[in-house]
Amino acid sequence: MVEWTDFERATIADIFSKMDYEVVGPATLARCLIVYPWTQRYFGSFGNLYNAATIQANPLVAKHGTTILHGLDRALKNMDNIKQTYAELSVLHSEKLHVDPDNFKLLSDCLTVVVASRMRKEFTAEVQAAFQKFLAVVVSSLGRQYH
Ligand code: HNI
Repeated sequence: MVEWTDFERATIADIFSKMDYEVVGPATLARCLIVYPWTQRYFGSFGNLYNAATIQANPLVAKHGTTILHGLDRALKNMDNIKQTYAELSVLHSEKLHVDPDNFKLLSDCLTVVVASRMRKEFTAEVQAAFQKFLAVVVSSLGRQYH
C-alpha cells in the first residue's frame, strides 16, 4: 500500500479543490491529442481532430476531458485504496477500449503541464513531487488489469 505524508495529502487535496475541472480537463486531453497525435486513434468518433485549433475547439474532446478529471476524483477520495478503486476502469480501458497503458503516463504528464502553468509559482518542486506521486499511483492502478 502507498504511504502518504500529511503534506502530500494536503497538497493533493488543495490542488484539486482549486481546480476548475471544466477548464483543466479539456486543456489536458486536447494537449495530449496534439502533443502525442497517435492517441487520437481512440477517439475516431469524436469528429474533427485535424489540427491543434480544431482539437481545442472540439466539444467532444472538452466533454471527455472533464469526464477523465472526474475519474481522477475517485482516486482523490480513495487515496488509501486507489488500485481497488480503479479495478473496473482498468478492465474497461484494457479489454473494451484497448487503450495502450503507456498512454496513461502521457496523459498524466499533460495534466502536470496544465496544472503547473495555472499554479505558476505555487507549483514548487515539493508540490510537483506530491502531485507526480499521486499520478504515478493512478497510472499504475489503471494499468493493473492489463495482461
Ligand atoms: Ni479514459 C473512457 C478515465 C486515460 C481513452 N476514461 C473513460 C471514462 C473514464 C476515464 C472515467 C468513462 C468510463 C465509462 O464510460 O464508464 N481515462 C480515465 C482516466 C485516465 C484515462 C482517469 C488517466 C488518467 N483514457 C485515458 C487515455 C486514453 C483514454 C490516456 C487514450 C489515449 N477513455 C478513453 C476512451 C474512452 C474512455 C476512448 C471512451 C470514450 C467514449 O465516450 O467513447
